[in-house]
Amino acid sequence: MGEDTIAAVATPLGEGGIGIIRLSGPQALAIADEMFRRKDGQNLLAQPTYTLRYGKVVDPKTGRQLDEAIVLVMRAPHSYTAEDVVEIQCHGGVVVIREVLNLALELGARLAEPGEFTKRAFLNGRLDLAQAEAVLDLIQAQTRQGLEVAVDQLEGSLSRRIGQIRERLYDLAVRIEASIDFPEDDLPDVELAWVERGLRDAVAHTEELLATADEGKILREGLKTVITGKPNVGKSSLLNTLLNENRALVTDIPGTTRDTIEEVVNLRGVALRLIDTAGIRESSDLVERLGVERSLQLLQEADLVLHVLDRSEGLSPEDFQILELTRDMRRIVLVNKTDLPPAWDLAELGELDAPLLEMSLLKEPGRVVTALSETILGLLGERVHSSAGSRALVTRARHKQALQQAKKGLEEALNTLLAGLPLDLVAVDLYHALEALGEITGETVRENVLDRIFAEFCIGK
Ligand SMILES: Nc1nc2c(ncn2[C@@H]2O[C@H](COP(=O)(O)OP(=O)(O)OP(=O)(O)O)[C@@H](O)[C@H]2O)c(=O)[nH]1
Ligand SMILES: [Mg+2]
Repeated sequence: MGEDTIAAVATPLGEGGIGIIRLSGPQALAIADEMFRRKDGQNLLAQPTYTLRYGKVVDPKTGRQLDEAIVLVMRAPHSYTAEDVVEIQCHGGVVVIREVLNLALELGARLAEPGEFTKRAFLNGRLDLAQAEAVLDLIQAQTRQGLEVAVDQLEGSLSRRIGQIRERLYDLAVRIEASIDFPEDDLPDVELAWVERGLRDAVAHTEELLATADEGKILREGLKTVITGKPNVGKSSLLNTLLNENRALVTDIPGTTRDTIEEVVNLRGVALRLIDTAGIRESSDLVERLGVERSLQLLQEADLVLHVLDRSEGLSPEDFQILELTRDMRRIVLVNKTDLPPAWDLAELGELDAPLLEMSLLKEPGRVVTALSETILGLLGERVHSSAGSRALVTRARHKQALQQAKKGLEEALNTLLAGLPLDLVAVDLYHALEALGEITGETVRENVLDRIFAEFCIGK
């Protein structure tokens, strides 16, 4: 349990119907009681859990009323943090909310750090770490599918799978330990075969989870989609067409886009994080050159590349340079400006193992959107946009790395076993795997990792 009582604004700061100040910790009720006068004159300390009361927020030193409010009491351990929690629901104005929060701080609460409420929920055992992370995913979900995955993870879909694998490994570890402690009780062959099978199963289950990582990442973060090509081919026109608004500047001057522009479009449940970049070419202009560097950098991080070519201007070395750079990436080649007389032949591109669309953004934007959407969904495969169901999906790089670690440990354990080496060496590898798996749900996680995870949250969550 946290020693101190934390407070924060739990709603977005701005004008709204209501704004909520949340308190959590041993003094939550006492602090709230000092600043709140119930209409019925009753004491807040006696208020039953899960009840609301109407009254006024009053500064006890001056007697000045700050607002009228409703107070919700949730007593430990049945609250979000598993501590005593009080929510003060005020009118949603920036100044009101700040004043009420300040009053709570003056009366002894400490301003919460980002994610501290959720961190307390984790530390108090109400959520495991994968579930706590799912809270953030849920808040940040961009599409319904992304939301579904987050809800499943919050419900424990991933944690249960990890738990099953760990349990089986613990059984193996216990048996191995026993034979180490009592050497005369050497493991008979049947049991060695049992350990081997256990390890092989665990490897297979770890691999199964790892196989979902690509899809999981796309559903959680969206698909980082970089629009690239040489200058003036129609990259910004493509962004605008897909967004259906004039977001990026479009001119006939090559080198128009300097800085990158990022916008999200929802493609039947997959969030495309579209990034328009500066056209790639050698340039003597410093600003443009920086833009080009940035484009190349982004290209490396892309989950999907949309490479635009201009049908009405001859191909140039930049076009081939980009084709080469994106060779092994998930990519689509768009040959634009087909409304103008063609200046080159498609055969000049050589063999491309990428879908190619010929089109005119100017004359047939609707067709471009349909054809491109179909092609992208085709590239992702059926599984990404069919409902995620309640399968366990690996959505975070952190989880993926831990699983890779676990798999490595398991494979080493297996090799050690098969090489006929002493069982305590097998146990060492096995414990590495268990520890890696425990990092996902938080049993074995280190403090600095925790800090990094919760720093991603907003204050008040
Ligand atoms: N004829 C024709 N012109 C087009 C088409 N698509 C885009 N354009 C024109 O091509 C010019 C360049 O378009 P942009 O979208 O700014 O090209 P860009 O690739 O973003 O260019 P930079 O930002 O300079 O790299 C503009 O004048 C567009 O109107 C098309 O399908 N047909
Ligand atoms: Mg542009």
